[in-house]
Amino acid sequence: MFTLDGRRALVTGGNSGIGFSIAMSLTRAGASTVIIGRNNKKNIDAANLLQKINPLCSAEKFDLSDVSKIQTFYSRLIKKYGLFDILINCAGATVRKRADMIGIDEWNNVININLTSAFILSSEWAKSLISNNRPGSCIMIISLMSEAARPTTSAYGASKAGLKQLVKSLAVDWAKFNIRVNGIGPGYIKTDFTEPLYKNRDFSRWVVSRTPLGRWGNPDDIGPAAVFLCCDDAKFITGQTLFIDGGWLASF
Ligand code: GCO
Repeated sequence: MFTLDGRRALVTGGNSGIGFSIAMSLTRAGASTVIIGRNNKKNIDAANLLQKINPLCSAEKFDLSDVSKIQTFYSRLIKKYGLFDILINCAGATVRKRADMIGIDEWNNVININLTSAFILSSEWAKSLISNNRPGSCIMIISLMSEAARPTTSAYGASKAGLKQLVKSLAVDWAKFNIRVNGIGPGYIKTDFTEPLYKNRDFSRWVVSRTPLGRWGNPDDIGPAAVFLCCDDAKFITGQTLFIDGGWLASF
């Protein structure tokens, strides 16, 4: 059960945090995983750890905010590695400022990385599978901020709400090709991304008291769900978002 033996996976934002946890879990389940990240040193460190499990794993440096270059980048990738059965869109960015303080460049950067790059990369990925008559599984990493807002999350929340709807649209468009698209919505997870939040004692206490399971999440809380959603045991699941949030959304 829950095996990904022989599958090839691509994970954006895969060199740290939630992306790395997912890359690890997929690899442990049998996949050979390629991670995409912007930071060379982090890429190499992460790839080394993945290669201990499967020597076919590797890392590619690319900046997904460069949305006009994604098409060329992806065709280069599949020439090098072959088709990917699994795509995880985890690369993310935020600008934690009050809405009226956000500049257009900051807004565009968040929308490009969180939403537009996921759309373009997923489309390229699906195109390559459709033309080869191959099934596939794609996961978008959503957020609590697709459902609720806290101050300073306007661009981020808008991008994640868009991404959650994109899960449904892509699932419906590609179902006839047996390409499944689902979302995972992490709650408050301790990563580099949330470091400014968990280092703030008041905020950190608020997260713990607001979360029914009474703690921050760890990246390792996320990976196993990605394995499940990508493996054949989940073959009838598409268009869903699974929140892994310690009960945050269930309570008020
Ligand atoms: C923020 C947001 C995110 C959350 C995460 C919860 O402040 O930018 O609250 O960082 O941690 O998306 O799902």
